[in-house]
Amino acid sequence: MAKIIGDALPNIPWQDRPMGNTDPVWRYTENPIIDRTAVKDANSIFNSAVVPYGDEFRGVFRLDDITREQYLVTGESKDGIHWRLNDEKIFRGYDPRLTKLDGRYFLSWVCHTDKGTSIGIAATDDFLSWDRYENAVLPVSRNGVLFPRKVGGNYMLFTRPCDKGHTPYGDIFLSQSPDLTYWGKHRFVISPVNNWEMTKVGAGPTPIETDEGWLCFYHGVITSCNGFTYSMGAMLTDLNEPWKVLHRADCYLLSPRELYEFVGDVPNVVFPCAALTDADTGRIAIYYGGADTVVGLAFTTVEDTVKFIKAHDMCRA
Ligand code: BMA
Repeated sequence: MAKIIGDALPNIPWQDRPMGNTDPVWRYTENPIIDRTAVKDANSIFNSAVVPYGDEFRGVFRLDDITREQYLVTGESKDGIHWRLNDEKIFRGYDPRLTKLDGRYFLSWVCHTDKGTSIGIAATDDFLSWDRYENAVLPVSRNGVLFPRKVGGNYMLFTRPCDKGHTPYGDIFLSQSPDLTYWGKHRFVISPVNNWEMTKVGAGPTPIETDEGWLCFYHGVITSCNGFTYSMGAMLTDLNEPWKVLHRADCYLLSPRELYEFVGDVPNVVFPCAALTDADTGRIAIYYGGADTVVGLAFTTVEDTVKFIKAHDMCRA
């Protein structure tokens, strides 16, 4: 039985799998959990990062305002489901990810530079003040996701080099750093392979350490006559060399099905940026953006996900 290596989180948001449901991931019945009404003058609140914080939860949320500028704001929750968002904008940019690393909370996100997007990195202890690091990569890149611990003496960061527009290609790479400032030893991780992700892939939530490898959820994009559709896939990578893929599902685990995923500012998008885990029960709660408009929550377990990946494994010999 696959096990999460990490802390217990007895208060993880959770709903049991609905009777008769055989999907690898199931949605919270009260989705969406956050919409534009959470902050005054918001156009949309969607791709979001969430971490446990004491007995509560803290988050960083993508908020597009009514000028359609993209910002990050913080939020607080006692149960991971009901959130109070702050209207103070902490950074410009989008697609935040959070991880606890060396006792601090590290944020990575898509930040803007004159020459295109880069990956911003900042650390906080209290979600009030932030220590900003150098941008991690040369523009243009998106989907910068830090691992929750050093591996082989280095910090690890997934990236996704891209262009300045809506990028009709994209592979996941990994960069390494001894100090979160100088990044090198770049490694290729994955390219799109199957139809559901034929256009591009990008890292999702902070990788989850398990006894079977790093469980990495990611997004993949298919191009249809109506444009892009974003779905969520999953893979397991080597614990010591996390760029080496051990198992990878050849199909998606979550794809637009509900109205709030089909209809919004960008239709047909599920975009996962965070996952909470409970090592005691193996429960996983995934936060994702719906149609670039609202925040959704979905559930699975490490056992169900690892079984599903292996049953649909494109790495099988
Ligand atoms: C990506 C990012 C995400 C967004 C997705 C779908 O390139 O901009 O923030 O959710 O496109 O529009």
